Amino acid sequence: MKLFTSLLALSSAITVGYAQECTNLLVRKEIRDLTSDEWSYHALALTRMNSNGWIKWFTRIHNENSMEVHGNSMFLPWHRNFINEFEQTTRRYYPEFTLPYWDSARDYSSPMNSEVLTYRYVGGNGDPDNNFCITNGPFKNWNLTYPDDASCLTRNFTIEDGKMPPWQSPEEMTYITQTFQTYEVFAMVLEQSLHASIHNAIGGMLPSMNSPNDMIFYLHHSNIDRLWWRWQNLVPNGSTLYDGINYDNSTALVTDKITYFGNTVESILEVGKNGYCYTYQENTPVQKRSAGGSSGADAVITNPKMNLATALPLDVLKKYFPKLTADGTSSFAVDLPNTVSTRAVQFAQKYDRMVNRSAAGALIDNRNAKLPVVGRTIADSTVITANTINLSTSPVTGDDKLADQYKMPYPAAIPESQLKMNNLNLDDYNKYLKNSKEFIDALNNAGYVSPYI
Ligand SMILES: [Cu+2]
Repeated sequence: MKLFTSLLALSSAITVGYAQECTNLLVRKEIRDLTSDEWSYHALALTRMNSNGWIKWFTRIHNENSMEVHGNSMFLPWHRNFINEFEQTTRRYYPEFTLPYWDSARDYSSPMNSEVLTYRYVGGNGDPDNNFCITNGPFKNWNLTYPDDASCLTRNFTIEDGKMPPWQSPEEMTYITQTFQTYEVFAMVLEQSLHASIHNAIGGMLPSMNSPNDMIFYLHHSNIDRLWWRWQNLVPNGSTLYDGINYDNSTALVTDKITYFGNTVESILEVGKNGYCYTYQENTPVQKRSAGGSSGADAVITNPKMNLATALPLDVLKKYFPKLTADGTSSFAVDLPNTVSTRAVQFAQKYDRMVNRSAAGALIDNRNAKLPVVGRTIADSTVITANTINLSTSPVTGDDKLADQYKMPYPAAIPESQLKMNNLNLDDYNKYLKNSKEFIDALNNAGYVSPYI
């Protein structure tokens, strides 16, 4: 099977015009869903990739082709091809290796609390007194050899007021997936939003074109690829859609050859075919994001204020989450991981008490609208609720002062220099940022509380 899988990978380069189904799909999981043994194995595999010179090779390919594959339609296909090659190459040394993804949006409100950025996973920030070399985690002793020999893996987190500024939320990525219907616009917004935010926030090598030196690159691009895959599964014929322009301003076509690799765009559009033999696993059922804190996670998915379909007025829902107002919407429409923050659990518990008091008649009406658990997960719960409740009724109201403490923050803006290096258009970016703020205001004004704050 191992041999067969690598043969499939090789054959992808010569496949043209027809789809070759995969016989076996790798399942890419969220990094926190790997067991510690699985993660150790993966970390060893990555370390071997570095000592064998492959990290250098992949970083050089990324750097040398950077102008052609960022800020235009080629961005998503090229990076899909790139990380698939990386995954297949790693499997030659470690046959069980499957690229994990980092669902970074779930860490959006306080990135520094993300367990992923600790010694347990990819390691933390660099040391300013030692050229920003990272100081912990499985990659801390790496000797990197591109572009300069004998360098360490560097990170320089963006920090303001002692913490990393927020980035895009799962709600925002869900909005983006549901709302932008053409490939050109969806791909551009995806690149400008979460993609750019993570590169910028981590700093060190990640905002440069030598970013594949840092393992975060592969985990992050696996996530970006996953978001594209979700969109492709949601939009009608999504796996055939491709338009926009190329780096040289020519019209982007499915028959275009992917820069450097030479496959056609068409041959890589559909995941599960032509040597792209993987799929993405959904996040596991409800768990709290931070350790400690009391139990009660179930309260969150049953709390109407934490459910898009019940917290938002119909016009807001129609504007930002049109798929939740449609019949038979799928879980591809919602990218809300089944993880809740300890803070959100606290909110749910306070809210529960408030609802209980209301049942005793002390508070005004409409607060007894506690939902039954309608799905096993947050995504299911939201989708099923949207399909079963009467959306034209008023949303649930609650204690506005309480909800005020749980407002969603805006994502931090990307510096202009960073946008330029990535060929991102400043006007388009500012338009995106304005939309993003309006979106967050709309959710906050409706009293919606994010389970991931
Ligand atoms: Cu890139």
